[in-house]
Amino acid sequence: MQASHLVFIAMTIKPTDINSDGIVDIKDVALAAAAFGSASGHIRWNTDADINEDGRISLKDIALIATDFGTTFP
Ligand SMILES: [Ca+2]
Ligand SMILES: [Ca+2]
Repeated sequence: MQASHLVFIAMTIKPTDINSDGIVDIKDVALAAAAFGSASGHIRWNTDADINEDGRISLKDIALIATDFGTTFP
């Protein structure tokens, strides 16, 4: 009997505070906007801005940042 492998794909959501200055604000949105539309390997690619880690900077990443907008991190 083969062991069954449960593959658990966790949604690893990165911090939306892209520039790590302790607050999610317009600067983080700007960083994501600068990389908007890029995919991994692209010249404008910013791995920190790929919040949902799907390999491209899309509206989903912007939306995640927008959701946390104004959030401060101690
Ligand atoms: Ca920030
Ligand atoms: Ca993404």
